[in-house]
Amino acid sequence: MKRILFWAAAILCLACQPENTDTGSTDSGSGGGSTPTPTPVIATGDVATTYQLLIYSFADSDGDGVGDFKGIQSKLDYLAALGVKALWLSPAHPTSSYHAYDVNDYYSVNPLYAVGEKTTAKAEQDFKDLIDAAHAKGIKIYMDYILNHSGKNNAWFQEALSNPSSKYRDYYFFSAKPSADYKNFPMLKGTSYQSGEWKQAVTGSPTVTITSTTDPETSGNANWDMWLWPSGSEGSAIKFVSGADGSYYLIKELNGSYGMLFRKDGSWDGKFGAKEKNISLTLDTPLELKADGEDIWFTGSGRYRITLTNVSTETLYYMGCFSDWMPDLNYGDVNQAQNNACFQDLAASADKWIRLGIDGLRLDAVKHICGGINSYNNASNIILLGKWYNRCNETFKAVGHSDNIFMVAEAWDGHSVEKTYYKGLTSCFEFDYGYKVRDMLNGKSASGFVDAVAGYVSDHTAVRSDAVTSFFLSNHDQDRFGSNVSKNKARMKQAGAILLSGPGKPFIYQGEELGYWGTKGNGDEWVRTPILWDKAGNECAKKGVENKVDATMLQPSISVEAQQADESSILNVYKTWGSLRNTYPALASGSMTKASVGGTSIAAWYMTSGTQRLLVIHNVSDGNTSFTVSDSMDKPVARLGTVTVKGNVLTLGGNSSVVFEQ
Ligand SMILES: [Ca+2]
Ligand SMILES: [Ca+2]
Repeated sequence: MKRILFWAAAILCLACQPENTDTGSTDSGSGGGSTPTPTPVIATGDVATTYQLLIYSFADSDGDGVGDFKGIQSKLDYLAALGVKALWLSPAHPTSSYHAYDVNDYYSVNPLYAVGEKTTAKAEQDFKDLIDAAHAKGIKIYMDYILNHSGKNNAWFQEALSNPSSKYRDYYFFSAKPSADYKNFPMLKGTSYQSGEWKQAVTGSPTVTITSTTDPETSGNANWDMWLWPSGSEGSAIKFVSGADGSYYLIKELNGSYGMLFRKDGSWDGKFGAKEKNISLTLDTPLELKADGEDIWFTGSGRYRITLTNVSTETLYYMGCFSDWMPDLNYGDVNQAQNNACFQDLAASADKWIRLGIDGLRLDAVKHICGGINSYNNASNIILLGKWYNRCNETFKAVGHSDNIFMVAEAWDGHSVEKTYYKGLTSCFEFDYGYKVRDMLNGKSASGFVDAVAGYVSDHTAVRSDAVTSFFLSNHDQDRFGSNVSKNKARMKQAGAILLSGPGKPFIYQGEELGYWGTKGNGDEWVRTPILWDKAGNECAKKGVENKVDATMLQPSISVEAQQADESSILNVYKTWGSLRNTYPALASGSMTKASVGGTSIAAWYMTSGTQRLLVIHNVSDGNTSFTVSDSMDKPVARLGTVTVKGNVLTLGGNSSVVFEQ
């Protein structure tokens, strides 16, 4: 009994709720009755625990169903209790999608994420308030930046489409014959043409004018038509007549309210509409159109002449490797990218946010920047990213920081490729790590785990001494870790304990701390589920994922409210081990070396920093195991599950873990 009290004391001293799944006896060994005195919570710099947060589905503070900056601000204490010292926010910019990876303006933030007046100005104020409030709690803010592509509705792309002489033409890859031309784009050097990654666009900006007439109706056969639909009815195409001066016209009797669009060659790829939504055409007033524009409205009664002028258009292709609504950005020759107008424009936008106070960036899809999805040039990407890092870091220093900007890249590949990106950047996500934790918890031998993880870190630091290895279990583009371990709570708990007791920089993905599951096969929204804050569902940003949630998961029992009240919850494991990490420098920023104890179900390692050394032991199987430990087991500082010490024999229950201070 005395020993059990000891454990309770040891865990309570970590300033967290005890993780109280222990059902067995505990014996700390000879003499281990003193409570360890934790060092003060440390500042952990770039290796600080980071939380990947989806702005749209994290916390909705104003009841419109979409997450917002004020919602995040109101949950900073929740995040701090997890030991989180940095937030990676999903893209904050205006967008045409819920997930926001198609940026329409890199210089502003999404008005949907504002509270009160839904304007970009208020959104920027709310964002600034969040940054300031986070900093006051020692939490850094990283923005998600997308260098590979903009959104199709970005003004850069729209101007490039409508104006052949626009400077923005060079911000993208435009070609009438990409199969032949792609070799002439310096940035695509070393890649091959992929037909599916080039999308067709008709460019130009014809003008439409509608006037009253008494002339007879036309029956045209030109290569332009007007797609017309009476309000509430199916539409039909009406062909234009070629005019003498290169214009086109048609004469039509109209009576009522109509919607209309204009098309070249009867193709929706050649669609022209209004520059903005809800534009009505009025008599005798020319309206300039734009490619892929919005529906136009007209109400009238009589016979009308509809005239298209300035119809010089081009049929062009543009590169959009992920989607036709994500046109790839073009930085020219990567060796000269710092002088490229598009690069400078994007960097100037990042400068704005660095000056506002952000601490770092997460860079999206970096493998595909120089090239597309199926053919890309890693070496060119690395050169470009090095220039991007240096450019942003200059600004970061110029605004008064003594340390370097933090930047982590998504170079989604195996370790052998991913590690090469450290030539350009200080941190990348180590995707192989999450797979290894998953496989180990699903029954594979734990024998190679420590060598692999320590190897990732040493490979990165071999490239550069300031390397930070970014570890995570799963992210918004993958099946949830919970699904990867068959929704097994013990495995989910231990995955958190493994992540938070190892080297590098741990990233917790929104909902992992609550045991969320979800697979992409049901749609990406199912792996991006909003946080259920209380049992009643208040502040749950379901509209942020267009209400596509798994109702069987999002039950009151999985809510933050329920898990905070339950000492055995997954949330409390994350809180306990997250705080532990920030209490021991050996965990927060130490180095990992293998500890040779136990059998193939044991992953054991030392974390060392200065004179502090911790022995971390995880039994990743679901059965009990006992083994001899020659190191001291006198000072346990954390436990998960069932842990028994008798002399020099340690017995761990299934998915049980323990940390001893040496
Ligand atoms: Ca909201
Ligand atoms: Ca690209």
